[in-house]
Amino acid sequence: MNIFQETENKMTKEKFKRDFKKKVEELSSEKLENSTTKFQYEALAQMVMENINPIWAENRRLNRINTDKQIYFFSIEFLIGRLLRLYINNLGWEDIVPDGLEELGLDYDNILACEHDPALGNGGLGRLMACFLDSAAALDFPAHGNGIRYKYGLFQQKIVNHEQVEVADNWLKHGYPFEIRQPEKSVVVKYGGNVRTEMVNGKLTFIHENYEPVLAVPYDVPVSGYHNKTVNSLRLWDAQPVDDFDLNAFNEGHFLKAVQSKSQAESISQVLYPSDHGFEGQLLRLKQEYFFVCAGLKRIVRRYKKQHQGSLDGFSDKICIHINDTHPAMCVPEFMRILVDEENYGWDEAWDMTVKSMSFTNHTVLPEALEKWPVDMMQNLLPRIYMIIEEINRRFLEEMNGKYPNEEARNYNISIIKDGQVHMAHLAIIGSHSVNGVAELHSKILREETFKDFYAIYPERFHNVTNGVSQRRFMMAANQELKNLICDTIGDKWTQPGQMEALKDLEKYASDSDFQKQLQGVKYHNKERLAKYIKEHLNVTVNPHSIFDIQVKRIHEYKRQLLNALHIMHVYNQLCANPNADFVPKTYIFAGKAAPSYYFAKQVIKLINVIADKINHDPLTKDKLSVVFIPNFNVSSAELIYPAAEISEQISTAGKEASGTGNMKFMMNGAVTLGTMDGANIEIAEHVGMDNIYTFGLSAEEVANYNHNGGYHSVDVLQQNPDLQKVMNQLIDGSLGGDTFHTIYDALVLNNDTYFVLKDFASYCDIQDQSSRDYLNHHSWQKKSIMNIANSGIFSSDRSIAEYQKDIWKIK
Ligand code: GPV
Repeated sequence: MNIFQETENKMTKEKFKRDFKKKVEELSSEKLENSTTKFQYEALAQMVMENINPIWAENRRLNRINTDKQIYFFSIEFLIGRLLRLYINNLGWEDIVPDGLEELGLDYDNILACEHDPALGNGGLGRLMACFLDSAAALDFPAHGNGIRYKYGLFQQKIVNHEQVEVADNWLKHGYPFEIRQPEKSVVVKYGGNVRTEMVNGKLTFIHENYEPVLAVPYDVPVSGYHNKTVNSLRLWDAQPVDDFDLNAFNEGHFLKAVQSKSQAESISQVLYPSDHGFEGQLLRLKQEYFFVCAGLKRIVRRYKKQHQGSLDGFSDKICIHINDTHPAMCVPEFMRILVDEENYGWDEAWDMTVKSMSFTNHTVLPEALEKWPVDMMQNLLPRIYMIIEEINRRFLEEMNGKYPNEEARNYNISIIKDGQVHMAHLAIIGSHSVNGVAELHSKILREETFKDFYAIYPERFHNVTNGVSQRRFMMAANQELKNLICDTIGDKWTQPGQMEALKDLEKYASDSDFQKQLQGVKYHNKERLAKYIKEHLNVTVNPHSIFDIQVKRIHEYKRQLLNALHIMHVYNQLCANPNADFVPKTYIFAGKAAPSYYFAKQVIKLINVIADKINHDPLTKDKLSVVFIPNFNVSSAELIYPAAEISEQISTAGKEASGTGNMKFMMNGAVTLGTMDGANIEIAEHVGMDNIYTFGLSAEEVANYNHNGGYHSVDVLQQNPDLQKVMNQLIDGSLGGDTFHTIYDALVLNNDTYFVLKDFASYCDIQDQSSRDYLNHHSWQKKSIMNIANSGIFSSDRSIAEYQKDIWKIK
């Protein structure tokens, strides 16, 4: 039931067509038939905002007076993707707008494509936040985002001479219609300077002076719920110099310095750091982290005091601050600073309020991602925050040494400050009442390995919430034909927020050959759509009857795109050796960005593109084998890619991928997972059953056992496998069009193959072969596909959000 269709102002197709035409002509001063797509897009975006804003206003009013608990996600990334279509669907206009535009002779998809996809995140971590906001709004639940309005999002990727080239992503160039600037809600963030103490009315008072002020200006983006009246907010902060007002203060001869400080201030929100899973320790990044933490908390505190007669009492009963990975971990000392320095709470009471308000999600066990800031850097940039961290640490160690006097080594290990560094994960764990991992296996590794010393002290703090994704974006909107087919078959209960598990009813149709045929038809259309995109963007022809085997995600050694690439080389070698042997046609598709400074990952991109070029130009492979690297993977291209997939490659070294969320997006679009027993793949296997997933390779335990014994010996594996020897030699003997890949060869052969690529190669080849053979039996393949869709409901972010509510934020 769509509540917007009951109201007086109900949108009808005729009304939409009239309003739209009028809006376009007002904006463009052209008749609709002469207007450009750009103006049509702007008109549509404005109409959407005009309809959302009044509901948003009402939500803001209610949020000011209601006493429900509110959640704030603090995250350095929000990878929201294009919003126009989602707003339209959420408003319940999903039939009106496309039909209306068609009747006006316009193409909906072309208009939607005008929206610049905001890339304010690197990958899974930032996209998870966007899915969580979508689900919270769909479930009528007040959860808001707090982050940074980067002027430049994640770079755009081009492939030139087989290599990644980065291009700046100036996404705001033509303005952004879905944000509202709120200058009157600006706050000042203070950097540098020194802290002086003074006795004021008998109380030791800390005075921060000689600091550099930066103005944080909020821009709010509405987050609307599906067919309901909820609109939450994503607040993104922009850094500005404190004011032209201050320019006057500098005055006499200091003009240049003042202008310089302007660009220094603005640099804070200038650009998203493009490294996924990488800690670089840059001062500017530390500034960014404090920037949105400080600004965000200030507004939340101000709002709460306004509602509660100027007091923060009871804050932790009404507000949850959720720390997304460690980047916002300074929420802990910053909130302490507010309570102790500004609100005059005693330390113990303040600490109790802080721990009760904060919860923390960890997203990786890779050691290179763990944030450790040098003490002197933090001390210089944030002197008062550092003092507070020191005091938190001093009291924590005092308590631990008192409670566990014989555990000196452990007590040192879990210290926040050690070896001249501030360990942000320790700060987040000690300062939060909840710590969670993002899949069962990952949470287990956190308890037993990564944070085992903390688990021994605070077992009750540890939780698991397996990730989920928004089915509304990644299935219902991206794969409308599939959505309609399912609704025609089992009804639309599953499309309601929180009800996706009703898809289970599809299991009844798993062997129904009519349904199978229809599903196959939908998949074929989606494959054709992607093939068309590939033709247009890469001028490569792929056979839509071939298996679409897809790996899309950030390029990282642990995600092992390299294993996929080496296997393709092997398949090509076989095809060359036996051109007339039976061969199941296959298209291997890759997409993903590498961090600009990650040389190895960039070599992998180059290798894939070199292989693709060679294979796609060999007449021998025509209609049998092709390889495609789709440049500039982002949320928009993802929406075309997932629906077209038949095999979902999830082949990380076991124990390394915290959860993965692409695996879930593929699954709900009917792809069958081919993967290791890692992250959420394990839970996917549990839900679909081992007949409906292809697993291979070492288990996390086996990987850990090898690592405890110093790794394995990759040369032994190589010696036993002539096929693999051939492939490895081709990396360095010039057979790849003269290009050589010594870095890759050395890592695998000479440097012990940290990610077990060679070790898992044979078992990967076997499972690939098996899946290709199985594909020939259409009936059983379609059955697998249906079983995947039918069991994907649990991987909705609606389910994740419901678990956070119940187990972590404790909301009835
Ligand atoms: I830490 N993740 C990410 O995208 N970037 C990061 O910097 C870090 C983690 C990812 C994990 O790799 C995925 O396994 C996980 O599904 C995702 O975060 C969301 O939890």
